[in-house]
Amino acid sequence: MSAISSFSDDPYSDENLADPYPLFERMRAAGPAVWLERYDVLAFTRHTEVRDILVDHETFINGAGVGPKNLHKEPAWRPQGILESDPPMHGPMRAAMVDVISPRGVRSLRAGFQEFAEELLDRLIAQGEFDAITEVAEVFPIRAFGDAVGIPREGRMENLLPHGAMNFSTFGPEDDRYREYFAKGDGTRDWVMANCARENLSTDGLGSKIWEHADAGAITSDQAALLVRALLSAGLDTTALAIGNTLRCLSGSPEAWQAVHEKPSLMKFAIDEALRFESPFQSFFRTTSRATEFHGIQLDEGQKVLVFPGAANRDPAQWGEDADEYRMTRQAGGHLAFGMGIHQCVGQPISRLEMDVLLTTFATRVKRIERVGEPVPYLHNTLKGLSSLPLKVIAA
Ligand code: OVM
Repeated sequence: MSAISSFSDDPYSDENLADPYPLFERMRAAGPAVWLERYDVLAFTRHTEVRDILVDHETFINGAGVGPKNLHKEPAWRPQGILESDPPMHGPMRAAMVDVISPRGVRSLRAGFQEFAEELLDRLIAQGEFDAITEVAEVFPIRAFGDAVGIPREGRMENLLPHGAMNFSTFGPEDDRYREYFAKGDGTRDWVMANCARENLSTDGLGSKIWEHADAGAITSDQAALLVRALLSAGLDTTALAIGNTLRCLSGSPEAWQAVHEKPSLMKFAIDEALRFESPFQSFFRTTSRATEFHGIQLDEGQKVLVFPGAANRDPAQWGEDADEYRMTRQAGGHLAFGMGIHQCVGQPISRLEMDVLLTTFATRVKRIERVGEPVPYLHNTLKGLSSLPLKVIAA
């Protein structure tokens, strides 16, 4: 068994959150795991180990929470839903979500997404210059996904993104930044939970379809509400960041934009490579259910481990020596931006449909794209992307 390197670095400092990749490189090089002194936790950054943790949900459980707090020992800050549950409880909830969000189930959403994408592009082209984060990446999922779930339009802007940012904060340490996102999210939980109730959901949306599984007796009413909450917690910030990250990658290179403009079917690959290159969801915790030896490391029962898919997605052992380059033609399949295993993002088909429709429309209608200001990083303990990306576009 090899000695584990100890790091005094703080992955949650402003500097490392804005650019975590040099630290990730040192962590990957130091061994299959490193000890983070500041947080008293083992951290995993290599692709092989991160993947092996994610697929072994019996050893690395979610039921004790996916943040640093052990929910088997401390009370949860809110009722535990699908994410923070293990089999057998997890199974029926996952099955309901899979049924509602199957690729077939979401196909009917395309027309509505397309209509809004065209409307948005009309507006952006008329403006010429805009912020690709606040005026594109954020507004699209709020409108498209909000309509798909079947919640009222009123109140979405003020509640959905701050609510998600607050929730995702709990996957990292309880520091000043965490407290800042909790302060900004104050009150949003009540709005979100109210809209998870059956009577407040439209009759034809994904939310209502989840409730049908409660009618059928497959899940409880409490679980139905928690599943709608999961949709509204996990699906907005992440998709918005992914759209912004893709536009950042593509606006950095005139050749890349020309390629997707001439052949918009390439956008799928551009999106996947952006998900790999800059994962909107960077890290979370698991908890061991038993003592085990894992890649030569002795783990105790009930031990928290910190997992960095965002680092695994830059591992040269998986992606080659140019792992730190954005390369649209790369085979980015196998990236861990949506996770892996039984907790792999169940909303993926919708998120992908949103990104595909919006960005393909963008690439079709816009001939040239230019940066007219510096991208501003969005600093968050768990999420990664931009808070501003000023762009100028020239219509086709
Ligand atoms: C939830 C939930 C589920 C999945 C992911 C997530 C914030 C939240 O149950 O609210 O991320």
